[in-house]
Amino acid sequence: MLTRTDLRDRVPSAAELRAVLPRAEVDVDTVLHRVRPLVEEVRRYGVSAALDLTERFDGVRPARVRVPAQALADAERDLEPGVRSALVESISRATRVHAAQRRRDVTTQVVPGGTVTERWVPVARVGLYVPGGNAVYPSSVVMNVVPAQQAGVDSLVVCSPAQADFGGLPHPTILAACQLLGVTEVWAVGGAQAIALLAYGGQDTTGEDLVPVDLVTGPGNIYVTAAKRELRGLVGIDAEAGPTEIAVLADHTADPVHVAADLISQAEHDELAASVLVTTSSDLADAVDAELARRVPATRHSERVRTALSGAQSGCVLVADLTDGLRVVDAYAAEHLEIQTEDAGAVAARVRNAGAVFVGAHSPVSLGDYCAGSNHVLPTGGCARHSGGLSVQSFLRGIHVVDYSEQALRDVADVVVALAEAEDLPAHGQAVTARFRPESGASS
Ligand code: HSO
Ligand code: ZN
Repeated sequence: MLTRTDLRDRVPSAAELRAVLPRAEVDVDTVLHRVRPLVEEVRRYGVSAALDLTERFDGVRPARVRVPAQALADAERDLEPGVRSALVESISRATRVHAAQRRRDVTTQVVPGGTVTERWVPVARVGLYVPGGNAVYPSSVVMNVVPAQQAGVDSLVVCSPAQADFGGLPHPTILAACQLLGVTEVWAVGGAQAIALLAYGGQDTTGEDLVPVDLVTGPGNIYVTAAKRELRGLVGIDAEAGPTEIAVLADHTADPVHVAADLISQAEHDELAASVLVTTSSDLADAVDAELARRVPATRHSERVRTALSGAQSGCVLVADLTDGLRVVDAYAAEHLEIQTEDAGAVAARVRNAGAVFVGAHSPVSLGDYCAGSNHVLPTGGCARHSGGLSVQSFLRGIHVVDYSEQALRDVADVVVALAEAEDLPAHGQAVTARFRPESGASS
């Protein structure tokens, strides 16, 4: 079922590998010309333009965009108890992990009387986009809101599309997740118009102000991504989320049932999802294929899974040993990487590029998707080579605070002057010397 690439004779260089290893491409630029006028409409006409677009694309025109507090409370009350307690557990684990990972301010005494402090300051106001439509993921609400809260963001707004089936409100499970997380500001707006409204702000039909945000996070379809690309700079945006990916690095000790089940678990997201097995064992590759052939027809979204697994973005790579396997997975830089080998912890410690690493037989990706405590908003499309996933850090800015005494400045004045002269910016040097040698004409 998985197309095989045999690299047992030779593993190409990282650059060559990137060309060999297939990957789904989503070309956001192709829709930019359609998204630009929508963004412009919302910039000019605010909420009324957003409502026109909601009516056009979502087939419903809510009377107001801001979701009333009662609707949030109702959604939580009506939530199925099993889902409620699962969400509570997921929130609790994610909160523990993210709270512990908030960076502390660091003050360095550079010289006596001279300090530089790195102060981690939360972004003031954050907008979180939550898709509606086919993929309703309350778990993604948790994964975006928890790190923002732990960073100390005090103004957080969630946007999710108005649903005709739910009286113009966002999906009730999304509302319930917001309520459980203590998010009180939710707007029923989706698509590119939601991102534009987050960036420009507006006034609701009720007169309530929708205050523009400083940063937008959260996944979305290609139009949402295009709007984020268009508005980047005016607002901060998180990484662009592409189709989900799982790579499994496995040897002869891996259980083919686990490997197959995990490959299917991410393929279930999307026809463009990528499931890649990298293994030293052709016996394991055969056994995984057999297990896939057994499981795929029986899985709920079997057509989607079959398309994803047989797509060019998925496959099986045979390697001579785990060192070569690590070269392959590092070049691929998967969003999710499972290590299912002997001594998995030691192998995992050698990984350089992955959004998140899942170690051994009992740490499947779907655990991380919901309740390991880790974040599931991770870099896709090879971006794990240069970026990490969403974290408390994503909502903080490190501000360097410089505090030098008169003597400490005097002691380093020559250094400033020398570098200022080297750059032909003498006024930079004079800004220091003016404090110690009053220039002619200046009072002494
Ligand atoms: N695997 C997805 C996240 C997700 N899974 C949400 C289930 N729900 C991207 O990391
Ligand atoms: Zn998932």
